[in-house]
Amino acid sequence: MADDTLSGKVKQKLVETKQKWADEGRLLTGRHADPAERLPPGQREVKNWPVLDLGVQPDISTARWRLDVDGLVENPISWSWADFEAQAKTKITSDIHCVTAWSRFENHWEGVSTRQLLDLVRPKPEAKFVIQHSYDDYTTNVALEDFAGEDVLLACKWEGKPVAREHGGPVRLVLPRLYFWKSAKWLTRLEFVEIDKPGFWEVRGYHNHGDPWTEERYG
Ligand SMILES: Nc1nc2c(c(=O)[nH]1)N[C@H]1C(S)=C(S)[C@@H](COP(=O)(O)O)O[C@H]1N2
Ligand SMILES: [Mo]
Repeated sequence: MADDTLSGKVKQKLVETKQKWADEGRLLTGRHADPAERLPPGQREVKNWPVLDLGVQPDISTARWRLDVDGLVENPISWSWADFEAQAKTKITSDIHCVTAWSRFENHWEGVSTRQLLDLVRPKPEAKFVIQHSYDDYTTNVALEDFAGEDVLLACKWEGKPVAREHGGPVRLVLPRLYFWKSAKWLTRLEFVEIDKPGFWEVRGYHNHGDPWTEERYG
C-alpha cells in the first residue's frame, strides 16, 4: 500500500547512508582551522548549489505559510506572510558549509535577522535552546547564543530572488557559522526551550553543535 505520510516518503537509503557516515566518522581530517581560513577542514568549494533534504519538498504558498514563535518567550507570535513582509529586512553575505563536504561561498541573503526577532519575542531567562520546526517534519536544535548571532537570518531571498522551493522557501533559516543541517528549510515554528532537544540528524549521530572549523561533524 502506498504510504503518503511525510515520513513514509523520506529517502530511507539517504538517511541510512548518512547515519553510516556518522558511525564511521567519514570525512574527518582531524584538523582544526581558523575561521579566517575561509574553507573549513575537509571541505571543497562548489560553484553550484546542491539540494539536500529528506526527499520531501513541501509546496507552501505564501498564502498558507505561517511562522509561530513560542515556548519560553514573553511575547509569542504567529505570523502570516503579510506580517513577515511588514518586518524590516537585513541583507547578509555568507558562506554555506554542508557536512557532506561541499562549501559554497558568497551567498547574498535577505530576510529578518534573528536579532530583530529576539527583540520582538523577548526570550525568558530560562530559554537556552531554539528548536527549528519545518513543514517536512524536520527539526534541528541550536543554542540560543548561536541562534542570536549577528549573521543569522530568517531568509526569504537569495541573490535577490525568493528562496526557491527546493532550497526551503518561502522562509528558511541561515546560520552560516554552523554546518548547514542546522539551518532549517521550510521553517514554520521556532520553539524556545530550557532543556535541549536533539533534532533529526542530531539523534542519528550528527554533532549537537556542528562547528565546521573544529570539524564537529559527528558526536
Ligand atoms: N526542513 C528541512 N531543512 C533542512 C533539511 C531537510 O531535510 N529538511 N536538510 C538540511 C541539510 S542536511 C542541509 S545540508 C541543508 C541543505 O540546504 P539546501 O538544499 O538549500 O542546500 O538544509 C538543511 N535543512
Ligand atoms: Mo547536510
